[in-house]
Amino acid sequence: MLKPQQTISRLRLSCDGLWNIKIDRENVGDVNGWSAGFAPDADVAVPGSWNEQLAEIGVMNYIGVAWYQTRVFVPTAFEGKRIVLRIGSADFSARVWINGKFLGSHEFGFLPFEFEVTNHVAVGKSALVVVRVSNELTDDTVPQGVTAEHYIAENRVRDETFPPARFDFFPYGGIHRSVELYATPKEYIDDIDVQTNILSASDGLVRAKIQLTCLDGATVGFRLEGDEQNWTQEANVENGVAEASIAVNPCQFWSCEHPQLYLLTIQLRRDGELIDEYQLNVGIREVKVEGAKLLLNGKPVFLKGFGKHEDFPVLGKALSLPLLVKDFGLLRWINANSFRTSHYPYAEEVLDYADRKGILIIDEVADISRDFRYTSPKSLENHKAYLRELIARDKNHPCVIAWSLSNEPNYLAEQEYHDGRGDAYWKELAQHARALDETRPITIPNLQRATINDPAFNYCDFISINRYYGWYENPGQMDVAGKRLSEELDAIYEKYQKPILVSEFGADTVAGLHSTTDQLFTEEYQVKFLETYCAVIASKPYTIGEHVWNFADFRTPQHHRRVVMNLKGVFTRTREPKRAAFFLKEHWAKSPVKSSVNGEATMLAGAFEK
Ligand code: BDP
Repeated sequence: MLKPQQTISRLRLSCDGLWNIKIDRENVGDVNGWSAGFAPDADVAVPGSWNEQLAEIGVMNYIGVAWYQTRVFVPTAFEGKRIVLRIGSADFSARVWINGKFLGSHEFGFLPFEFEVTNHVAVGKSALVVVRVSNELTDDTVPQGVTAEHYIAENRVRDETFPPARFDFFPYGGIHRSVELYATPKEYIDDIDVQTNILSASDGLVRAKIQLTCLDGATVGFRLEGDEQNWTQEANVENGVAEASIAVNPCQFWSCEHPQLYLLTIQLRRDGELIDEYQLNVGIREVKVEGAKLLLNGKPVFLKGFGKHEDFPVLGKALSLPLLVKDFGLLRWINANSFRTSHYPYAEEVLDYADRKGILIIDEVADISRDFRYTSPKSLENHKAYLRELIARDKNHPCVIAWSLSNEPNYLAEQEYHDGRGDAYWKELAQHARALDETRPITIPNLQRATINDPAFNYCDFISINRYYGWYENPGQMDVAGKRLSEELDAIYEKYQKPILVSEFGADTVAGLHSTTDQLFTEEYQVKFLETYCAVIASKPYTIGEHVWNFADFRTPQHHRRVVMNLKGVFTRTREPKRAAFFLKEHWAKSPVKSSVNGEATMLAGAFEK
């Protein structure tokens, strides 16, 4: 799915701003005809989560339906064009109307969706946009939901959170990313699929496949612009497709140290006349897993970074560009080279920025703590559809180096996972992922309770493990924790012979709390925890990275083990560094030299672009 863009043939109109909201506690909006407009309860900023923004009207912990509306003036410049309404994300599902006309629904959170509205709006007039948003989740959704009834049926009152959630981050509701009305020509460039290869030390290849809505008789021009040189090609449209293979020499490959981007301009023409134009940044690079290594452009790379969250006071899960710039500045400051979009796809603006800054991304499906007692064929179908939408959105980003299909399945250690159902599930999902994108490795972060016999491991190109020895287990005893981590890493490698990323490890830390002895929640203990893990990881030739949990403190549902937030951040929620930030900055400044599996020392790539 192409992001809206302003070019010679395309126009964009932002619908962000202050909208109206009406909370629908009794779910009566449909019968009361709110889709045609309603008397609002309050104003609400889009993008934004309703929770903290409108806490004073009683929606801080609200799980349910809310109706949004705004009026958009459709400019006369849109005359004669195809007009589309696009919503960057509405969490976790939405139904949309324009001028009272139902456009459709979207079931997945954290992903964009759009509807053509050409025939439902009049140019030179305003249009009423109404969106019914729900942050309810069920057994079949991605991620799965949990209710108080589940807790009671499972006799696990102690695990109850409020609001109920199957995951450890706040279930914010709202329209979290930008809404736009955009216009394209009637015949237009529908999709672009770019793949890149390295042919030699100075030769790169860009293969572009363009989907068009027009059939034969049209041509497509390709122009690839480098800093000093351009390459052009022309192709005929056949059955709505045009393809080009552009050899780039001399080629600057995209890397963390030098994130070179080439600008690809696609022009659709008929009889010499320009119909549509679209531009895309292309990074020429290759990612591979070979033996016990993760290779970027043929060189081993060691992932230094974090699991993150989209989370900030008042904003909730809304996209904020100042926060994006701040976070990438902190990643650079701390010498990180990567992060995982735990536990859902982040805004497209984040990936665009990572392309520019040379940050490597593990792009995660919003499937969290999947419980196989409630997993049905419908769940698998939804999970596959989610992955399809994610890959369609993010496939052209050079920063995306892997797909994470889920986080911590079997969180409750239900036996249904290990009786063959888990294996069959991942087998089918992994096949689906590879059919959609054969160029990127896949992984599924495991938690210890799923054991080292986690069936997910069979289908991963590299293994990811989330571990908390020294925190949830063996608290205060980092010597025991380090030993357990070391033994488990060896056991996993011995069994699977695949490289391992420690994709989560961390300790809750109250900024400003100190102790001379090993004491949970102190800044010193967080440093000791991270130091111990990093030393163990560095001693293993088959490890390919360390992602600390978490980049910053983040809000969670209410639970007796959380003080409003999960405090495992290396930065506070408002981005002040804890002591551990200075440890990591120094540790990551030394690009670690690790002994490789077959004995020779390897200097690992991945220092941040200077
Ligand atoms: C892991 C989860 C993560 C949690 C973390 C924790 O993947 O979402 O926030 O543990 O408990 O199990 O801090």
